[in-house]
Amino acid sequence: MSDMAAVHAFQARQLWHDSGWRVDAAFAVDQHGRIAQGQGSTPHYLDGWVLPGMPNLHSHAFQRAMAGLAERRGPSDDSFWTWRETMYAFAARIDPETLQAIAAQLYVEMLKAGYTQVCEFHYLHHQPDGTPYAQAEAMSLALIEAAREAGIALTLLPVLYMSGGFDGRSLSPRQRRFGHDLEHYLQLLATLRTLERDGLRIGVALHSLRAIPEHSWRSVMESEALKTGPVHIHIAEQIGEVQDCIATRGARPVEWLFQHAAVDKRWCLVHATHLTEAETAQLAHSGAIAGLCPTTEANLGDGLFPLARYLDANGIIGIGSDSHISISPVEELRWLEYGQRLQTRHRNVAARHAGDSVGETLWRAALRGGTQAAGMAIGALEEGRRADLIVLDRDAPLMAARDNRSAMDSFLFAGNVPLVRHVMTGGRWVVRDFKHHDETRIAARYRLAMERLTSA
Ligand code: NGQ
Ligand code: ZN
Repeated sequence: MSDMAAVHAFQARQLWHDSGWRVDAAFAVDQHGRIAQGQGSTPHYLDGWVLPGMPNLHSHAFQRAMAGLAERRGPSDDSFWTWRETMYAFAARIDPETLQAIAAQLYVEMLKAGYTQVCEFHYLHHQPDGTPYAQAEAMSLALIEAAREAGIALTLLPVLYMSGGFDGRSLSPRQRRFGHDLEHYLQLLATLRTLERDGLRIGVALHSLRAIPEHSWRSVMESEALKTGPVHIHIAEQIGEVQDCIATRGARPVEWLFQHAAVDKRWCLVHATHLTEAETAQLAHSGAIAGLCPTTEANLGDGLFPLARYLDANGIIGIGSDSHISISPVEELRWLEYGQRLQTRHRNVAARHAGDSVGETLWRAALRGGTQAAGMAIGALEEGRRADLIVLDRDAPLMAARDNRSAMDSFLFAGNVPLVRHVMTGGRWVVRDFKHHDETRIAARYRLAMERLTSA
């Protein structure tokens, strides 16, 4: 009886399912915050479009605080690498308290935009001079705490960062706070893995091929700790790194990775922008995820991913907001499609078959890939998955004459005001009528942290 009472029943006017919208569909949420079978009491009616929340498969939380601060032309030709210098200078000023304040604000904004999970690719481990904090995992704990405060599911990916370039050179002074030897990294991982619980998963990240010396690669791959759970890596984002990889290792980055690792569905290759046809096919066939971050990739001048060819080979994609120049699954998916249209001078590129909706294709694909990258039971409103969902605003004028055939395309392509009205994570409403339950406090603390940061 008490079990039954703890089940909350819902009925949605439209409920998203992998195969499309279902009308007047019922579902329930159990006391563990998971989608359950069964009818509890009178169902609570959700009058709008109810969708699984989107996983955000790539985030560097601290970078949110510098969004918009690197858009002024510098003395020489601005590039990814000059942006990185600005980013390093900024990273040097972040401590655990500041990181928590920034991340909590960021995660609130993610929830309000429709992301209900985040993969945090976390490499700001030590004090600015590279000395570990008294509690070695202090920065990781700041992120975990921020996610708990906001109520977003977190896959924390502590990053292994050992060298400053493909040639295995040591870390630059500003990179020292990112660095570990393998032994200390595995210690950090072991400590963090004891904290895993519902809504908190620990995975692994290798910063990039540049950051793992060739002579260390084998021992990294053979570590027991890397044999389970998600493995994420930055790869082939910039032409310069493709050229460096060829020069030092005799192969392109994705090519080299496939020669030296058993890349499978646990892997997420973040960016994977510059691919040959053979690499595109190999990545697609591996079942790994291409972790695409279109707004950051545009902002940093990376290039465009070969989406059509990859989708035709049944490749898996997910999306991330990465540098957080923008925090919106709508914008990531929209720009993913628009980049392709601008490049190919065609329309409706992501939809590969006549009659398919671009919006539905993209939301469905990113849910699937993001779920895989997160290593969590999310991404669908099905029994046993976390009850992580968003409800679109039924009152928005844009949605007025939209039937189920056009709802997702209107949401993704025509929305300019936020359409995410309510958000539930782990069975709890965290956003109601566009407001997060703790947004005022979290924003006030963020402002103070930013003032400290910019006056230091
Ligand atoms: C990062 N960000 O780790 O934050 C990187 C820049 C690097 C992106 N690649 C630094 N978007 O790649 O070395
Ligand atoms: Zn990144």
